[in-house]
Amino acid sequence: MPNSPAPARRSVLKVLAAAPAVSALGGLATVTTASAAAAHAPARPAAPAATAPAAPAPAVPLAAPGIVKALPAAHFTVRSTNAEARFDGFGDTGLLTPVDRFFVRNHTTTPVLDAADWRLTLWGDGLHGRSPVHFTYGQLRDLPSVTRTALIECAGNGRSYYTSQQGEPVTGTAWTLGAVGAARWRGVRLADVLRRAGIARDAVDLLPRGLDDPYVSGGIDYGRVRRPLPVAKAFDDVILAYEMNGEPLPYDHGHPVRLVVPSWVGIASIKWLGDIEVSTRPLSSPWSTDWYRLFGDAHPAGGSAPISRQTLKSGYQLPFGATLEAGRVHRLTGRAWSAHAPVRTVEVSTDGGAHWRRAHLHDIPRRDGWVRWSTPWLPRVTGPATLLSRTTDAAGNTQPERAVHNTQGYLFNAVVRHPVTVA
Ligand SMILES: Nc1nc2c(c(=O)[nH]1)N[C@H]1C(S)=C(S)[C@@H](COP(=O)(O)O)O[C@H]1N2
Ligand SMILES: [Mo]
Repeated sequence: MPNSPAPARRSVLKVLAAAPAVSALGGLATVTTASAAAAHAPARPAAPAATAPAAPAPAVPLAAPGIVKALPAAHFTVRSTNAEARFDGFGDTGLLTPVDRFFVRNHTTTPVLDAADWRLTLWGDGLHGRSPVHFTYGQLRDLPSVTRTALIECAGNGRSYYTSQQGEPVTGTAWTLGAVGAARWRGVRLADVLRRAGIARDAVDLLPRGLDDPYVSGGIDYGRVRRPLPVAKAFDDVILAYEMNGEPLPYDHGHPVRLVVPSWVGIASIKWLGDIEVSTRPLSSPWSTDWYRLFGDAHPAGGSAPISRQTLKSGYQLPFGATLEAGRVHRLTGRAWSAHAPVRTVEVSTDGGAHWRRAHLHDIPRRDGWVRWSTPWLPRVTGPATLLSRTTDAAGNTQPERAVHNTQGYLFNAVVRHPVTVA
């Protein structure tokens, strides 16, 4: 790895973020400090009591990962160091996903960083001056801000359906549909920061890197989470976000500053951003060579090019295996989204795909957003049934019956078969 400036000092509270009891405390208590950054700091966990904290309440997963916020089982499924949001329960959320319902994908643990100590460093041969340029949190806040709504969705969202629907093995976190959320992000255009830092005309690639711990897996240290970002995308619509849904960026979502890379796979949106290499040559990292390529029989030997744009999906806001009463009308609801273009239609089938009809859309379809939809259903026959939904976007993309397999289970886009029981 090339030499690079030291990361910002971390708060000693980091140890709290790694402690198993933190999820039980997160959100229940806050501490106040006199620091200038306090006004911009999200609620932080209380200092632990001298004695061991009481056993977590039943609603809190016992094997809590290094996530600061509370993860009640009603809203999250913990998967290793990650927390999947309960998509089946999104029916009571609006177009924006509240922070306390937003999935967390952490390679390691959430570092609890203090905005007052934080600074962003840009460095590399793609800067005119060739020497590193720094921005403090205050300097970023003083730049013109932009606010925009965007989804963040993990490249592996829906991965488990490769196995459960298609019988194909995949590696990685077994997400269902809940590794996605929509938020209103406020921050600074990355383009503005790059211009101020003196980006050279021949710069082609950036390598934004997080301040979380290096990622170690199978005995290999892959270094800090980092992923090349082409300069063209950086200048298009990427923001350095410091607010999420009108609040300071929460610890788990990248406090104090993260990238938001609209319509691209979630890994592009580096959290806890510490530095950005700016280069006149193409850059790479394990997150663009070992992962986030499509490997397998349907793809080029050695893998596809690194994946960038997300795909399209839809789903019912209903638990798998839900029981619905026969002989009365149910209002089935769901969401649909596409990273290519606004959603155009959602079709639904309540008989395993034999008949399809249009669902009613409740939102104006927009790029980088999702739409809520509903359909009435009067089931008459008791027994098992399969609900399907299929979205088509304004660019003509439609969810296929099968997704093209890749060994790491990225970009699942097929129609999800949703089992229910009519009783
Ligand atoms: N520094 C850092 N950035 C990161 C990650 C990480 O582990 N460390 N995970 C990435 C992945 S794989 C995803 S899907 C998104 C998840 O963002 P969220 O946790 O705010 O939902 O963050 C991305 N940014
Ligand atoms: Mo991800």
